[in-house]
Amino acid sequence: MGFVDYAVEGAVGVITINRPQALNALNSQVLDDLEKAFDGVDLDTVRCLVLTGAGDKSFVAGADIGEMSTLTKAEGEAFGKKGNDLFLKIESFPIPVIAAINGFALGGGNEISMACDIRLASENAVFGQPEVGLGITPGFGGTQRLARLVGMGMAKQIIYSAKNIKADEALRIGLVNAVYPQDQLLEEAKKLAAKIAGNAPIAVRNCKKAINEGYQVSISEGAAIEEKYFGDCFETEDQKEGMANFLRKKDDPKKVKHVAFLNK
Ligand code: CO8
Repeated sequence: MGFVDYAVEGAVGVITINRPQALNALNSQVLDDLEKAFDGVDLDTVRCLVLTGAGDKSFVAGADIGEMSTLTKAEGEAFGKKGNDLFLKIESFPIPVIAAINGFALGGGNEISMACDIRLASENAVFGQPEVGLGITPGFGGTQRLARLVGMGMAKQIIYSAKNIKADEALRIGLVNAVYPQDQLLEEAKKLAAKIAGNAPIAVRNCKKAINEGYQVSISEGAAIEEKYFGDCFETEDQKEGMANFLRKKDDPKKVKHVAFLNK
């Protein structure tokens, strides 16, 4: 579909931003195609997503500078909203999304990765928020999510200086969870996605909601959110079968069987 490819392998979906001639920069069309790709995910069968970029040089080299160069104030705000709406959709997407960052993750590229649940990077990945060098602020969530991920001081340094950092530094400050050689990144991301997809889907979804919603509020409000999603897991087939299997194992290790979680 246009600038975005989508493939399903078992219970894992792989969304690839495919505009390598512009280092996968996000123009309006790419944002629209991404939205369609997420809307098209069959949530009955796919339980985890991987988001990556085409080619071996760039994940996403930012929002499209050519498209942005002539925007008015109102158009700039609208373009920011278009990106923010999509990235909020990714952040709150029912199933986990793993960013496999295979090269440049600059501006909107770093921002889309931060809307994902987990970030894995290749050794050649480069991260940064170059916006102030272009006369704008980060506009697809960078001023909000970077500080939440790496702390206020480090986020301000990265954003104010517009200085890029390499994968090892991104790992050190907690911007990414792991770094792999370029040729292993996608396989590692799919492996992690398959591991997540093999767990009880209602529980995984509820964990995502509890963590995301709880992160915005006080610890006591967060505890109440957790109780709601914890309770919601009970009486599901997945909870009954998951726990019954554990008890069977204790009773007689030979009775251990693969738990086929049902998503209900
Ligand atoms: N937008 C448009 N085209 C791009 C972009 C981009 N962000 N990045 C790269 N390209 C294009 C280049 O123009 C070039 O095209 P062409 O071959 O037609 O000349 C092609 O991709 C290859 O790029 P380079 O030749 O520059 O490749 P290099 O290896 O020499 O350099 C870099 C790679 C360092 C990544 C370099 O391309 C670069 O600096 N790109 C821009 C990075 C950047 O500044 N990104 C941030 C953009 S701002 C942003 O993301 C704000 C998000 C919020 C927006 C809110 C709106 C209101």
